Amino acid sequence: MGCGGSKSVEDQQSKQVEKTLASAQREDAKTVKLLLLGAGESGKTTFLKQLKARFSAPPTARELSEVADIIRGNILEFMANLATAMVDLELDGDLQDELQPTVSKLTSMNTKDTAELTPVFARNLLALWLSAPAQAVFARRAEFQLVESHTVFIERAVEIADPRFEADFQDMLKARVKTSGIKSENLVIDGVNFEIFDVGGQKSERRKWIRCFDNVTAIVFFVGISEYDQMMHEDETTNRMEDAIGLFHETVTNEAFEKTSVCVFLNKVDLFENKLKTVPISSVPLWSGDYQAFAEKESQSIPAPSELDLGIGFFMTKFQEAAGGRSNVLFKPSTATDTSNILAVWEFARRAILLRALQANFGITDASDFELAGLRN
Ligand SMILES: Nc1nc2c(ncn2[C@@H]2O[C@H](COP(=O)(O)OP(=O)(O)OP(=O)(O)O)[C@@H](O)[C@H]2O)c(=O)[nH]1
Ligand SMILES: [Mg+2]
Repeated sequence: MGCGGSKSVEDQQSKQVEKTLASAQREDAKTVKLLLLGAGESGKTTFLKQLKARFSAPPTARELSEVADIIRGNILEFMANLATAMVDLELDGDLQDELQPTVSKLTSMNTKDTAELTPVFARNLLALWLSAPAQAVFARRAEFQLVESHTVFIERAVEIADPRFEADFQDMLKARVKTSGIKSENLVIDGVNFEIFDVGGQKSERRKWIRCFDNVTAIVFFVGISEYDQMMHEDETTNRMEDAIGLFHETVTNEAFEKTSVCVFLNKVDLFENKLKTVPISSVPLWSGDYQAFAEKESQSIPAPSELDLGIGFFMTKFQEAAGGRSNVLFKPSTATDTSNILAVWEFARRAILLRALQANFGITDASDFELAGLRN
């Protein structure tokens, strides 16, 4: 009796455990695990900031208050790199005498000390930036390191140096802090739980990625498409695009991602479009031969594609070739700093990701069957 009684308690307990496990598994199935991967500076964190602001909450006053100092650091770093390159490229000889002290200060300063960006120094920086030698150095920016999207901050240096400056969300999107380690964010998007992982993309960070490789529903792989003429920050002998193509190949052919759907965001299209005007892809020795052959073939189609479409098509082909035989990679051009653009791109990717998850897990092909599959709460 006692024995039977205890068995029934055990039964009840084990049923409870099973129930809990089943419910945990269901909960797990309802969560889409999404990895944001890609090389450093490609736009992963910027995209996550956009998703958080849209689907969770806008940045808090406290978060925004930290942005002002980040931007001041970004300005000092940009101008210090430019000044150092000016000296290295021996273009400082053409500089007006009154701008020389600014170059000297920039080449010896600690750019992390943002108190150095006083309104007076900001005025000097702006004068230096607008000078012909500085613009000549900027035109040769592929030869050194510069976060080229930060020109927008240099133009506003005086306003930003003012202690009363308050950053807004647009400023926050453009500010840059390199990610170290793995950050995750849970967002409910149209009734579906997304667990999103944002990793650091620089070489030293990549060995940490493996920690989040289990049970991944989808990857969004970010490519800085405007970086086709730039060298890596952490390895100045390797072209950034070449590195991204190799990294993409390594990632999508990893057996952990056999069933994972893959989207590629060809990001920084705004900078890409601008750069094409002064740095044709055919002028970069690494791409020149392949690009000319590609452009010749494509320009026979009617109507003839624009330079922008040709450029996007060319690099998309390079990533397709690196996809290790995967035919269903979704490619989308994007501008992560442009809220309406990136949210539209995301909406497209989100639908594709959910549809493929349904197809893979439940054999469902009709989007209206989402509820049946329990993917919506
Ligand atoms: N103009 C422009 N700037 C962009 C775009 N996407 C990102 N940026 C800027 O590029 C810089 C780098 O972006 P992040 O989002 O920090 O890049 P990341 O991929 O997270 O880099 P890591 O953390 O080093 O891996 C930031 O200053 C962004 O504001 C874009 O589409 N257009
Ligand atoms: Mg980041």
